[in-house]
Amino acid sequence: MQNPDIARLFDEVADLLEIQGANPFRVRAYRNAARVVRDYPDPLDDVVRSGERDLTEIPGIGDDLAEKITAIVTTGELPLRKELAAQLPPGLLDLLRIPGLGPKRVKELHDKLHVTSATDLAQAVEAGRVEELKGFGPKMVEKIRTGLGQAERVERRLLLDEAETQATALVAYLKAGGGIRDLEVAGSYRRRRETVGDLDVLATCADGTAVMSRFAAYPDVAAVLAQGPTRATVRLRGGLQVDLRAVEPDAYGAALLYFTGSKAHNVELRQLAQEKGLKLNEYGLYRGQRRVAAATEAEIYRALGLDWIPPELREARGEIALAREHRLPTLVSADAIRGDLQMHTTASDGQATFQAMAEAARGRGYAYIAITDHSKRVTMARGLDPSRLREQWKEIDAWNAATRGFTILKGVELDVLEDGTLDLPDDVLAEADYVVATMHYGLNQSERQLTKRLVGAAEHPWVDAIGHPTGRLLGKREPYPLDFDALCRAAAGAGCLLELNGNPERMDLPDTLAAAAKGHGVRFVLSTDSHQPGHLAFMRYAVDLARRAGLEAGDVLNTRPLDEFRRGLKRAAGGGRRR
Ligand code: DGT
Ligand code: CA
Ligand code: CA
Ligand code: ZN
Repeated sequence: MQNPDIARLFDEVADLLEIQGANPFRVRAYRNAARVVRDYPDPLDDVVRSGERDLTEIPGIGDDLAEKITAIVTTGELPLRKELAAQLPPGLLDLLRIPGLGPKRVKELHDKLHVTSATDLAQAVEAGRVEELKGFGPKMVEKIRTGLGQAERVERRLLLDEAETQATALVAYLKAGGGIRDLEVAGSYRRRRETVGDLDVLATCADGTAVMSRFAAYPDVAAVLAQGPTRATVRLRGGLQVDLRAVEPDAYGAALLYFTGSKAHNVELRQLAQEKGLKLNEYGLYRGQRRVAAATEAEIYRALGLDWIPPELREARGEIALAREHRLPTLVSADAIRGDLQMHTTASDGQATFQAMAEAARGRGYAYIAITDHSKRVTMARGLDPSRLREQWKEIDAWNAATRGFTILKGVELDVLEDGTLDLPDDVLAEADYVVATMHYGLNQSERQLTKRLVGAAEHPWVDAIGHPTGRLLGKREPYPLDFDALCRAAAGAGCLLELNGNPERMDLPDTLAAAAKGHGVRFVLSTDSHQPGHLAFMRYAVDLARRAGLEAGDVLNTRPLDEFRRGLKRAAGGGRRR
């Protein structure tokens, strides 16, 4: 059982308790449990089963939680969850997947309108009854209406990091069984899309039947949907569907190419093949009956007159023309990243000290980080006012003075307020090494006002970057309306960076917008928005985004050594003096 599966059970208990109107402290305890489990870097299943470590040695896990985790790992279920779920209509939990609907609103819908399913809800919306409830304005009802249409689609896609946890464990299991030569997860996972519908796994092996049997016997399998000698499909606990195909070694490249997709990329490739009098399918590239290429992707692309195209670019967005002209970008890679430029500490809503974050970042091989706790407006996260911020900066100065080979930049995640003003005065911002501006409030304002706020921030002399620029939360919140071209023009003109936030829930900027921003001449910074040391690994996903947007190392300022990074910031050009 993977950590996300365990965490989901705790989250469901919290949801169920909240729908039943239970004590908020009890609800919060389960939410915290889910977070601790989700954030733990190693499989807790292994920790429990190996018995080498006591669960309670893990920060955030006490006796009670340890007992529950052990129960889940050994029985696959949490008795309390089952008990609570039995007390409520089964369709009610599905409603939580609709964007905008949390447990509180679901409770209201259930208590007042006796809604017990998505169908009930759709009827109540159309009859105009939802609008009359407290806490449901016309905007919310509109959102629910859209959400009802999307719910099917949203609920079946997994965030990339969760798919990665599942894929990594499954691949390790299959390989441990032996008899497999090549093994790769293709599909949207290999293209590093921010959400994944299902996993498409390819293998070459001597004995397909044996590999399929081992696959079907994987302990995380909830149901075997199909099983034959060369192909099997299963559904894992947590709902993710996985296809495994055994393919011939001499056609492995053709299968990998086909099942990596995207569909649109495949269609363009097949057309190109036809124009050359060839035929391309999952078994190879053919001239008449003769197979001209099949063993590797590279030889198939070559036979089509193309350079090999990195999977992240295979979306039919012009990559085939670039490959023909040998003009594909040299995509930025994870090992080119030298620092992480957004993270939080215990001073605001993070879970570790800045010292611990710095040591962890150094351990990853970075040369620098920026500590960017929230500014004061974000009271929920204990945002910092000027005096607390200066206190932290003094401690950072002392740490830097005592440390060689690594530098902490004194930063802040600065709120851009509803009226467009900034949450901290200029003299404080001028003292910082790095300021990333973001919006957390008033997000339902008009496109015009939201654009004005971000453009103003981008042009402000002491704002170095705009953080999570669209505000989207995958599966939970759509991007706010924004004239993105206007923001890009302002950012490019002023030398303000746009952030690619690798937090798996955000993945913000989206790849297509990042590509558009590059077209405007914008430069980028990659960051993780870490709230604890384990989150620093999210840089991987920021790099995925950057690669899908076609960015090269030169487009990303934090691929530069510290002195160059600092010289590349807007504030290095003189900040306030320029105005
Ligand atoms: P997903 O699973 O929704 O996140 O997205 P993909 O891209 O993994 O799509 P999936 O799982 O339906 O199919 C995997 C790949 O197989 C897809 O990227 C391209 C290839 N493929 C599947 N069906 C077709 C098809 O009808 N035509 C073509 N040309 N390729 C297909
Ligand atoms: Ca797929
Ligand atoms: Ca598939
Ligand atoms: Zn935060």
